[in-house]
Amino acid sequence: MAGIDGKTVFISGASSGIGRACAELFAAGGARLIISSRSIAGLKKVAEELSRKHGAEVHSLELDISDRRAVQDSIRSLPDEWKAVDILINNAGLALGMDKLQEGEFDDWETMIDTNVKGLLYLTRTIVPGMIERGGGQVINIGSTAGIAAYPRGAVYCATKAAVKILSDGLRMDTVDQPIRVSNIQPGMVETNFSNVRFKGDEQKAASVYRGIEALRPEDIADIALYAASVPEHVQICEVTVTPTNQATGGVMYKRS
Ligand code: 8X3
Repeated sequence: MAGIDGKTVFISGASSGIGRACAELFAAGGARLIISSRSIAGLKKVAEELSRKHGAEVHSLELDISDRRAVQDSIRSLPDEWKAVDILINNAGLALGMDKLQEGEFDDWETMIDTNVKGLLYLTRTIVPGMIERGGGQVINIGSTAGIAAYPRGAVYCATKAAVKILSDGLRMDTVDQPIRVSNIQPGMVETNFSNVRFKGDEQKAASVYRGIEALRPEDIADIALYAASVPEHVQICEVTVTPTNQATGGVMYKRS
């Protein structure tokens, strides 16, 4: 397997959850990390821990990926030794609210679309040309089972993750003549602060999502990202769908009279 040792890996949304777990695993494998998040305090904690535990080189970037100008400026002004990103992990994303579409909150929609779709696009558009110039690279998108089939009261979140799937497929096509690999990892239920964010701090509602189910752990997804990054260069892991053993997706609904 190709190694990740010494590679420079950019991880968005790295202060918690799947992004944080990817940071940990890639650091343990000897990667150099650029970690981004809106919360610099969270990033500093992660950076300190990874340096202490793994001797990792970590560059922290306070960044709202939904701000196009901020993405362009902050990537452009990375210190020289951090400019050559080998692997981009587009992890940052969120769900907000669980409303019927016809009753949804416009602000929630804007935030999800701006982050999950436009933010991913801004980072990809800004970082991938450098990979091509340098002769290789990889984009690992964190999609979702929600992008394969809608579920009730989740239409807009599901649509953003469907966009991640299609954007992954499209980028794979547009870089087919380049040494660029594109992966889309589509997890089902992962126990992170995802539901806390979705339910805006209502801990009871958030906890009820995982009640009685052994959900995936962020490390389970990081393992897959690491695998996708570690296979030989001629191997491209296009798509991985992963759920807890007791979850099945893709349901059909009926209203019977
Ligand atoms: C998260 C998957 O099913 O909890 O992207 O919405 S789900």
